[in-house]
Amino acid sequence: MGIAAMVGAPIKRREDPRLITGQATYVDDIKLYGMLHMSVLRSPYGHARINSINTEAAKNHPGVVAVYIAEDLKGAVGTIAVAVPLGEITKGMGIRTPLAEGKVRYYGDPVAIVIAEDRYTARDARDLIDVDYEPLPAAIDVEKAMQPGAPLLYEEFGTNVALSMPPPGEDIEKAFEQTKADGGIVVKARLVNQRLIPVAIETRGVVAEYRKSDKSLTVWSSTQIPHILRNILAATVGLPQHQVRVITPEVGGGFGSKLNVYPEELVAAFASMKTGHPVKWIEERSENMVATTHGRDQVDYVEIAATREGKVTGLKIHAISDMGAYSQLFTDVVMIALGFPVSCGAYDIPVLHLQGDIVFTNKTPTDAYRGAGRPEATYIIERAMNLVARELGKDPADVRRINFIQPEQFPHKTAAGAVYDSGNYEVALDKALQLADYQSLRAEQARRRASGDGKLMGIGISSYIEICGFGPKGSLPAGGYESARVRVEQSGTVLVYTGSSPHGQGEETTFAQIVAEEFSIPIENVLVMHGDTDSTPEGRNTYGSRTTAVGGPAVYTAAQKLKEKMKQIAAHMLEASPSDITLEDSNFFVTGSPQKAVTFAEVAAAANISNTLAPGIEPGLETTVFWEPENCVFPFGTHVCVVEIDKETGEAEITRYVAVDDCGRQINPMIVEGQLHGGIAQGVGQAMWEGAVYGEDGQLLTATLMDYAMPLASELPSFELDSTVTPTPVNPLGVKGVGEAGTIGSAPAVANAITDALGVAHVDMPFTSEKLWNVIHQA
Ligand code: MCN
Repeated sequence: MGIAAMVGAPIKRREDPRLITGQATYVDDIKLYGMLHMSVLRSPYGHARINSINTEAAKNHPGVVAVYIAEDLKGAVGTIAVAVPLGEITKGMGIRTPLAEGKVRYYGDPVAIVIAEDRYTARDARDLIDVDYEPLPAAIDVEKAMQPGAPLLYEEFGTNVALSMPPPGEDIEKAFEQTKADGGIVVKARLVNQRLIPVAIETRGVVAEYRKSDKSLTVWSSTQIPHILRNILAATVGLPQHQVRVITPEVGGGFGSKLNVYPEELVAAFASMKTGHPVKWIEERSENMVATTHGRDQVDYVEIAATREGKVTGLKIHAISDMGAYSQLFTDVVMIALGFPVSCGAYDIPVLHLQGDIVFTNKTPTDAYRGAGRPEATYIIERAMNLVARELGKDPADVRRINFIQPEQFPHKTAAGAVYDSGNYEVALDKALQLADYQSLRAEQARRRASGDGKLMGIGISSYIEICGFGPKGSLPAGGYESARVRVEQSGTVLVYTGSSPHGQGEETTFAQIVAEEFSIPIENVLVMHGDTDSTPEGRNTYGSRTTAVGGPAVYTAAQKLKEKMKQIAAHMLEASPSDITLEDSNFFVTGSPQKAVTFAEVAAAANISNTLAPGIEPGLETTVFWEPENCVFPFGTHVCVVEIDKETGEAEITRYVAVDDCGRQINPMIVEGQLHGGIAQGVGQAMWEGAVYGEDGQLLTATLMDYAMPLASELPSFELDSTVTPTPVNPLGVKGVGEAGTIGSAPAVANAITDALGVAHVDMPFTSEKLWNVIHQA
């Protein structure tokens, strides 16, 4: 493969050998001299008053070094960070201390920590802490929690509702009335986007080491956000930023659940500062199910109006976000800031009304989970498009087609306020339908229905769009730029330090592809480093499918800058003008005369040794770039799902899954496919099996992997993937994100297939056999 074709090459991920041969270092592999271990006592109640805590017996247990409760942290550790406080949260509602004070508000709420010589002693001593709880009624159902008289998590506020957006005004009602007057339709539905538990393979973990000698705090954490953690940690434990260093070793999956600053990171740091020893905490699996943020949990009321031809004339959404017991970093903005902007989906919808409530309940806090807000928004619009098709007796593909925003309309400002960068939605739909052989599928369905087949066949389409690449000013509270430092060593080896923090996505490979292509050198000569706040420039890290679209251009721009400088140096060496120099196949030469060349390594050596540089040329080859885009990017695609439901058992099987996705220019198509595989599996998991279930008292009934049904590879079909390529004008690489696209597009495709098979307007996820059997047998 030629060096120049690096971008777009489906090369294998260079991070995989160490991952699949057990050579990688995770937080639990960190072992430091004198290290102590932490265990966290958590609330066994959904809601209870803490009358007293007696830690004497635990403190006296052999091997125990310290036991801390909320009182001990006062004045030493601040509250858990909320990135953008909204509504009552600005007044303190939902703001948590790292250890519960006065009250526990969910099953799993941390109450005390034990620091001991080993993990098992810490765990045993935890049982010796005596907490006098007074159980309280719990607010579990989000809609009931909004009603007067519901048990209150924060009594002083007199409500569980942190923010309520105003109900619909005249515009949308007029649009609906007019549509009806013109003979059109209005369809309504209540959709539940159930609560999910992220379940990364590696649970969370932290090692904190405070050195009294230089007052420095080093924290190894299984986090997606080393710089954000460093900055917040420093502010919360009262150290200057430069005295705190965060290192992310290998991270075994995050999916948004490690995009937070958690109580355990703060209390481990506090314990290390107090005891003078390094402190390690590794989350247990059952602990992970309650202590790490959950995702989704939204109840949505949708009303959509359309002409008899199927052209949508208005859309009204009332969405209620269940935040759980506290606001974590992004809990309060997931629905409003990430979901609402894509409420119109891929469609040109003239009038939109968005109403939202964000509500506290006695459950684990929710926050970002792969897609964060966008799967919920996509589910609403994609289910709504099917409801329109059903009401009008039209093919769901046709209804989508006549509503699509057209290619010439980009950049396109939607009624939700977002400005879509580029798109060609119909081409992706057509390609997916062709790949699925849609007409034949519909014909087969008609045949099987007529013959009274024992299985109900359903076909579902989802034409999603997403917003990602969070980077423009104002899109993140502390700036959404990304950074890159590129250094060319004397040998010609290139070191790339990125402010992003990939944790499974593969940027060690794709960023190296970008640099190898720019420098026209073998990829083996490029190393990509990330995840250590002391060696990488200030970054905003990895989430919201931003790393390639924001971090990629930072790397690219830095490489470009150095390339220009290297051309100047080469020109001097070749006694030519810099504008005449070409770089190809690791050689700089005068354009048109490749025989007279200096190699990339020779120029690197000249720059670093400096003795032969022309006057005025600064020695060395190193540069740092901070790159900030002007807009987010909007990937899109169409997914087609085919299901069969056994009439006798209600069991649903996905028999085919076709997806055509467009993430702009692809850096590495093999990685893009891998991301789509994982993403689709997670969306299908939500549709078919997953769901966190709470008892009325606030107990999590699905707190182990025996009760919480994760998708199994054996239950998934082979995914049939293809793509279209519509570059974005937002960044110089033309790339959009792909890390969440599969999750966003897939759940609605499955839901549309299931309802199509059953011939009903709507069934809530997950599509368990029992639920589907009841629908079939009550019909
Ligand atoms: N890519 C590409 N060409 C493009 C777009 C992306 O080759 N046009 C490549 C990238 O260079 C990168 C991968 O695809 O190797 C994903 O890139 P991107 O879409 O930029 O997403 P991020 O790297 O920002 O990853 C975040 C995203 C999110 S938000 C979640 S959640 C998620 C996901 O990635 N969590 C993951 N994928 C995951 N994959 C793994 N293994 N583990 C997780 O926790």
